[in-house]
Amino acid sequence: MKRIAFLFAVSLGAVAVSAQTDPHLKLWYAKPAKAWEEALPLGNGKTGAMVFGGVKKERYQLNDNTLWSGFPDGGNNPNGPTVLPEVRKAVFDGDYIKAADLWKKMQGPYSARYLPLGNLLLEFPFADTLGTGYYRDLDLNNATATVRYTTGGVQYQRETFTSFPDKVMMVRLTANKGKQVSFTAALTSKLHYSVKATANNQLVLTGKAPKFVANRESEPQQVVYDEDPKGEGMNFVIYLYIKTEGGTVKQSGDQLSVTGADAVTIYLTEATSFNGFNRSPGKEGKDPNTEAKTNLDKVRILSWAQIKQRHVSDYQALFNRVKLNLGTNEDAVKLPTDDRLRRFADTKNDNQLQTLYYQFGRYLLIASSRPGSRPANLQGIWNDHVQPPWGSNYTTNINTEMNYWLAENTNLSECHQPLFDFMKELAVNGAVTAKVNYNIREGWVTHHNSDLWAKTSPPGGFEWDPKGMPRWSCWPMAGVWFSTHLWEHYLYTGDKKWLQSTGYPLMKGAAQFMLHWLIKDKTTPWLVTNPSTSPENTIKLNGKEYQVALASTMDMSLLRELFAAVIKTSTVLNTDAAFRKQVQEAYDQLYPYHIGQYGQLQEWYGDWDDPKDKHRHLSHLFGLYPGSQITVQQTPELAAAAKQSLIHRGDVSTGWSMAWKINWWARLQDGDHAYKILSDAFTYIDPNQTRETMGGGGTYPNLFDAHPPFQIDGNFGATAGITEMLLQSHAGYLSLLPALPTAWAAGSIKGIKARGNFMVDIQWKEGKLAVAKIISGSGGICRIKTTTPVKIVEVKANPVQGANANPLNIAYGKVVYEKNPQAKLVSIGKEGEYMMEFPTVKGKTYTIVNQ
Ligand code: FUC
Repeated sequence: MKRIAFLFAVSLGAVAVSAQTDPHLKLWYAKPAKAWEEALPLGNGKTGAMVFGGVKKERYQLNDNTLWSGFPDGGNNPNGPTVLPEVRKAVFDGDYIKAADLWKKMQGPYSARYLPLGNLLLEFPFADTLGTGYYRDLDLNNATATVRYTTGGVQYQRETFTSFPDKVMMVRLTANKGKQVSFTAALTSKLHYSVKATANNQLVLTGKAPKFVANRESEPQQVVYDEDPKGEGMNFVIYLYIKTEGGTVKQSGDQLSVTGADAVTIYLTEATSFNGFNRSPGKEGKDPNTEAKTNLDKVRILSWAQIKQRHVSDYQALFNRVKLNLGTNEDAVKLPTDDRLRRFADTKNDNQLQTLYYQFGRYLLIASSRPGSRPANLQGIWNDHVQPPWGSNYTTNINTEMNYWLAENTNLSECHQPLFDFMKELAVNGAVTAKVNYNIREGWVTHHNSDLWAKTSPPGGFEWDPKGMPRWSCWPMAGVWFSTHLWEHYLYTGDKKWLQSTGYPLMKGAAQFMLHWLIKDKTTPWLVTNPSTSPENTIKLNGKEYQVALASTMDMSLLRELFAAVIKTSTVLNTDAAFRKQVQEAYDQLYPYHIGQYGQLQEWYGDWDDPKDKHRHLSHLFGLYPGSQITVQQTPELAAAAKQSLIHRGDVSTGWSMAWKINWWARLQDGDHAYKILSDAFTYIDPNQTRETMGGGGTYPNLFDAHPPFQIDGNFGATAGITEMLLQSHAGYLSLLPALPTAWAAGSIKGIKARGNFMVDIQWKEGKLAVAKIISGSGGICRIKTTTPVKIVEVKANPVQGANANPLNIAYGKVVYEKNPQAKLVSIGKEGEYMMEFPTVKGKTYTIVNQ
């Protein structure tokens, strides 16, 4: 008996680090995962693991986010400068078919593919039954996956996590009786590999990645290895070390087998030969053994409890910043997560499932994007396919950006960092693409998708490839979109130093390229992009379909957003006045928005929209979200037109498309419509039915977003959207509860961020604000908009800060209402809308209550 108490004390002791936990922040299941989309994801930004939770056989599917096919290959196309004038002429002549045909001569190869690393397989000497009391979960409170079951009268437990501070995956196996932990451990991979068991309780897998992996969609399915072991294609390794308490460990062939232990701890590290995005002379791949072995040697002397303590405190420092409470349905929380998801379709009554989904989105970003890691790709860092859908690459015409929509407003600014690091690489390669493909010698450009090697050239394959479509390939706008993230990061953090050293040079480069790319229209006085697409959609006119034309609304909106950011940044930094003037002049000449014959926001240069079009991309609404040019208050006609476009397209679509729609309806201040789409996004998708479609998205049993197939962007986009329903700050003020749906009558959110570097807590009751707290991170004026009259209490200090102390003021310098240093209420006229402004002091909290 004593023995039992001891064993459990060891594993519980490790859990004690997380004092305040929410018992409902768990994804849990009553059976092991069969399909991959039932397994539970762990990650530390680099190492990814999917935990299946089998009784007889446990599988951990492993990833390393630097393991890709291929090698650095810019894929630039020197045909470009000759062909571009011909494409432009065809567009100006109205021959859009010829323009698209010509564009194909400007394409280059596809991106590399993100690859699965391998598997850790544990096999136990049990019958393959569930046992009793089977339970597995992913606890979002401490980023740990646990499996528990009783078989043969013994209760077994396995806990697993991936540590960011210690760069290791850890598994701990315990039982409630002594000497009961026995299993064999093996490492495998879907790529070329071999495994060696060594005397010191170690397994080492050595593998080689293919130099080429074809499109999943293409025939024949091709995976090509370089037969020369030193040739192209990455090398990778996995190191595993087993530490037992009691019992024995033996080598058996290329496996390790443990017999009769009281408890076992497994340490796993991995590495690839990736040595940076570019290959310069003397910079070949590195030896992955050095990294994996060093990481293992550092931690093998530490105990499970020590490593877990560091893991949990590192994770909680990020995760615990935000708390959401939308109420709890007691019947629903008693059900396993997959059953809850199925039930939601009928009842729609499970607000806590929405809270869980929200916090899962934040969890996934912490797990897939940490300082120093690569940015989250189409599947974050989790992929089990050698030919993953769309290469699991960086698709930059929505997906990569959507991955980061939640980074700032859900208070995970640090997790945005990998995107900025990636942009620095894109700017290097993109300057070469600008020169080779377009003969543009200033700035940088990047196209529709990218990869580990920061590929910037237009993809789509060569002229003769029927799959390469100009409707997605002909899109040199990704650098522009990414650059808007730099300005947003500054608005949320107020970090001027960073803006100067990192943000501004990148956004300036993106703008420089575009000043050369823009061209005077032939029939209007405006500056246009030519050629131009509206990502992946086509123009249908008089029975014909066109891919390429000029000045799509998305292009022009992206440029407006970037140019505005460059103008503001150079003003904030008091630099580059001449360049600012040049950008301002171009800004003033950009082809404007048009409202079309159906009252819709025109997607194209002409009034060519089809009101029956249900295409998943609605890129022409960029200005409404994530951009900030279209707002209900400041540009009501454009907002109404955007709403008309949304109504035409309908609600149901792919996962990411629905996530975008949640954000748009939130910006239109229609909380019930946003909520309706959020509910649609909870449609249960059965992972056993292989469906890859361009519509009908939803959620898999493990709460991964289903395009389908799995794509992580929908998780991130929906989490951003929920935040946007509760707080907005894009129009020069903080709007509290701008799109609160009827279904969330009472609740609270704590620790989200607003532009101006304000941290915000809001509590509401009966659909109305009860109390809000605003913590000022940078000082300066704070403006808030509410739907009920409010007052500030507990304002402890009142020195009026210099107006320029707060980025919000600089961003939207126009103060349209009376300035009031005593924090008086200023109505802005429209019934039910109240605007107030007050000076804040850095670090102070301001409490706002109903009047
Ligand atoms: C774009 C989208 C698809 C998918 C792919 C990864 O091509 O149109 O829906 O998300 O990216």
